[in-house]
Amino acid sequence: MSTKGVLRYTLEKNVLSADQRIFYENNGYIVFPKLIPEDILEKSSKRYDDIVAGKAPREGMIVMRDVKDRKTVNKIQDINFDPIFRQYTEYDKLLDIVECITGPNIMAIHSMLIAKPPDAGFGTSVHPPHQDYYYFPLSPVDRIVASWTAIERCDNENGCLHVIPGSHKWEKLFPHDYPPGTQSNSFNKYYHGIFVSIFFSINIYVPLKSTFEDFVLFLKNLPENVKWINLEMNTGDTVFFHPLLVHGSGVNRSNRTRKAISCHYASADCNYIEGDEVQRKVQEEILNHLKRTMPDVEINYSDIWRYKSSLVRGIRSNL
Ligand SMILES: O=C(O)CCC(=O)C(=O)O
Repeated sequence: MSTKGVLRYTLEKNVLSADQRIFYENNGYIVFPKLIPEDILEKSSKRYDDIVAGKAPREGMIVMRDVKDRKTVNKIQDINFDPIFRQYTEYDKLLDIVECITGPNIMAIHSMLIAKPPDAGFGTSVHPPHQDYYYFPLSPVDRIVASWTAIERCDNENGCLHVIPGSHKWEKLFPHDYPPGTQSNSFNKYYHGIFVSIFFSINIYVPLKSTFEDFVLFLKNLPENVKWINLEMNTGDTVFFHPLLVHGSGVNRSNRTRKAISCHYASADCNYIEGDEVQRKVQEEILNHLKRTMPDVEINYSDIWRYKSSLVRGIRSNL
């Protein structure tokens, strides 16, 4: 079957089959079982533990802690310059698939190892429903993709990813925020979500802080049979997803930490953009934080992305 001219979210590359391309186009995500070898994941997991224990250099990486349980590290971010984590972010078979979405010049723009701890009873292990494009000052959106790989089995009990298939096709970036009425110290930093307090009931959703007209329009246009699905994955399984796909992850109700490694990639041909009103909310929060911690540094939002991005394939044509 020829797919020329029909598909817009994927590129002709002879890596994805026509069926795989159509699946991604329709659903905004696709899972590849056992894509990443276990030894890369084991080394990454150990590297994480070593950095947390102070046994390996932290370099420019950001170590994030649970907002309630401050002794618990739940994420190390900007791992794409580290020699061990790079075995994941630059893994050839993974980049072959990324290239079908970004094209040949590929930047790793945002990378992290997420260790969702058993919930300490505050629900802070939840990652509320969100769209990753909220954070990215880049265009065009369709040339950006996330990879997310389970380091160990991720299921409903330990807070696997859940997604609304096809939500990327709504082509709308919804307003995000911390849930209204919550204290600033009851949600993990920058874990903004689209949902209000009912987000635990994942079949109902309400965009947050839209204008009333926006909200009515949204409800009127709500596609029928919107549904959430859990992406239960085994070690090495990797999901690729579009930055407008609505997704999140649940509470970790198990007694073990759930680890995953993830990287966002963008075409190096993308452009930095100022971002719309929705995106400016998180931009301000991040810039204000930097102003407080590094008062002498003059920096704008796109500088942050320039600084934390690295070329992983092709040429650094623009970004
Ligand atoms: O791994 C998770 O729990 C969710 C990660 C996620 O959705 C994100 O960081 O954007």
